[in-house]
Amino acid sequence: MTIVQSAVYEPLTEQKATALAVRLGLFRDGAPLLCREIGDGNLNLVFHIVDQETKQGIIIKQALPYAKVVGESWPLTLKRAVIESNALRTFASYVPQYVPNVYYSDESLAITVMEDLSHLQIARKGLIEGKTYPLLSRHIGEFIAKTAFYTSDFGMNQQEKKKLAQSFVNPELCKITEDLVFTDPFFDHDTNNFEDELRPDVEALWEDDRLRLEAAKLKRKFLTEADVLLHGDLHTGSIFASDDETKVIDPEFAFYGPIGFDLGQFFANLLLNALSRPESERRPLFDHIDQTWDVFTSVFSELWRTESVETYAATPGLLDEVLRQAFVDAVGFAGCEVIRRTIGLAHVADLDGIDQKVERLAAKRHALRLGRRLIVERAELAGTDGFRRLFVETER
Ligand code: SR1
Ligand code: MG
Repeated sequence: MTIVQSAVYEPLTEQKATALAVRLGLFRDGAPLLCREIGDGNLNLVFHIVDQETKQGIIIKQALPYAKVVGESWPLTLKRAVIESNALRTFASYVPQYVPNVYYSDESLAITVMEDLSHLQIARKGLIEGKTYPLLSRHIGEFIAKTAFYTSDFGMNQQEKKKLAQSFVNPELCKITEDLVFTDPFFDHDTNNFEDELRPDVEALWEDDRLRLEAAKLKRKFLTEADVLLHGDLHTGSIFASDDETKVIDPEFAFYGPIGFDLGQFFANLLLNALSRPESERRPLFDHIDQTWDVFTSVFSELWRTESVETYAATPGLLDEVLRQAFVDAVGFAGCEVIRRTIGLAHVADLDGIDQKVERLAAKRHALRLGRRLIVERAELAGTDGFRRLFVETER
């Protein structure tokens, strides 16, 4: 009798993940496999399965039908697993060196089976330990430039672009960002989470009409501008790194949005790490911001000049305007990300891990002042040096 297994969704266990890997033929027969669930993010299960003899491994990532960070009371679409595997494959067609290989994906099980990157470290963890990752910003600048250009109306057939954008419509995950990044931290909302001592600082933000107007403009951009395919959650926890390798993971928030968004999230998370360091150790973070922007602009500009499919691309001034607007938006998005990682639902270990309460609160107050200035003064920054200037000016 043949037993047909219908792939009905169920959360995997370590045993079931191992059985699945064997069924998919991803290991040689009889291999001694060890599986551990290692997911430490906000949303998913992550199984690491290793052949104990060859040390070869794979990762099986499975979406849960709710947000793990909150619990089953916050239901969340399983479709994000399809978005993630499709985004990884799309990015791989432009920058295979910066994303993990996808071996297999299954929509009904909401899984993506991919390359084991355990020889690398999550960049946030390494940065917290004081690592600097000399090539991180060169790689991320190139990753953003190429994925943005080739998925834009300047880098691909414009009819194909509309179809690609349709396949990345991602309303539920976008809503998380619309709420948690652009809305809740600017209002007295119950998802916010901050120390009682910060309440006067936070209430001052909530009463700041100028800030609220500028946050609203940035949210509108996020809601309405279908410019390029974005990773959508490009913080340092979505990046594996070593001194010479960088891999971008976790694009379940991918969608068509404003070109400055991924840049802004990456800048913000470098700033959040700088906020956790003594002054003498901050320089590599600011150098990374400079380098990301320099590499992004030079790679993007070269592609624009040599590979653009849009008649207007050669119009003097247009590229400069696209880059200028991308920078201004990135600064504003960075400000929103810095504020939400300080007082919103999902914090970062860079700030929460500061042992001494007095220092932690001081760093968080600094983050709020910095985030605010990035948002309201984003059009006046005039280059990445502006991040250093605002960082110093908001120190106390
Ligand atoms: C409910 S999800 C909270 C956060 O985790 C993800 O990594 C995104 O950054 C999201 O905003
Ligand atoms: Mg993630």
